[in-house]
Amino acid sequence: MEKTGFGPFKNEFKYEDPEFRVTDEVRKAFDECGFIIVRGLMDDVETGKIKKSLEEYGLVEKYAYGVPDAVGREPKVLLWCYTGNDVLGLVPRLEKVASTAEQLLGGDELYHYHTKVMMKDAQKGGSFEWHQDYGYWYKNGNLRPDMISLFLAVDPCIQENGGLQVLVGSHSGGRVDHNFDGGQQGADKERVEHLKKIYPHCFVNLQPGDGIIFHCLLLHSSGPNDSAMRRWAFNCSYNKRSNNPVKKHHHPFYHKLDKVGNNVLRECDNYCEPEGKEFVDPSTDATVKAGSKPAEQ
Ligand SMILES: O=C(O)CCC(=O)C(=O)O
Repeated sequence: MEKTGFGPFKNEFKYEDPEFRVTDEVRKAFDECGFIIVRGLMDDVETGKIKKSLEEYGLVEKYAYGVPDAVGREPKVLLWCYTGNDVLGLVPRLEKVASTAEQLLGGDELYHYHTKVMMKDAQKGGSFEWHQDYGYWYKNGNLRPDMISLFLAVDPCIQENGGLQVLVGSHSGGRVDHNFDGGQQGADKERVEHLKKIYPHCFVNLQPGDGIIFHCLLLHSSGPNDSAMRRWAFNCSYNKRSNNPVKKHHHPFYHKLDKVGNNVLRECDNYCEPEGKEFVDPSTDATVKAGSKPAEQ
């Protein structure tokens, strides 16, 4: 990894195996911005395997559900809780993902909270409203915002096809109240408008294999996909062992994360192992209302 970050906020780094480390510079960039971008975190072989697992084994058709935005357009989500030994299960177990997330959050042990695939069909996919992941993870009984996610581009995720947007540094503003708007929980709109005046708004443009690792208090959103390009992304989330939730809900309590070396995904030929993953059914997922009517405008 390069020593000093590049990009407008100096928080972008290049993944260069095997030197990838969370240096003081990387940690400082994360602490200041609430996220870092790692260019080329997955190589073409790894990204190709993830894509193949999602495209050819029927998981999306069987388990994905739509989550209407405020105007009724639907991005789709595929969500599961436990990892496994297949390509999809290995991603959050890789050292370069899990240990990086762990170090960015201060070094305490993390466990896998869930993995999602976030999908926006060409010309149809809807938006995700401004929100913090902790806005609803708070309601799940996680007492502290000791949670973090990797959003990994499977397709190009750019402004044109509804890529991610963030308010840089907004994790430092603390937790904002969240309420349903359409089928999604969004952050209090008036508060977001105030926060937009003090934190820079940034479109995060990612190419396949690029990842953004972000703090659970970072305000983020994404627009509709009006383009001819599909936009799929892989999103693994972690919680600290010391932040084990105080109530049972649709995501797991602490269980040990079995990390694997960085070559394991590249060498894996197990493309799909749905058993044991526990795909979340939208009817039990308290953070969304899949298929619901959009809110009155
Ligand atoms: O996929 C997206 O555009 C947004 C994803 C997101 O906000 C989330 O998973 O929390």
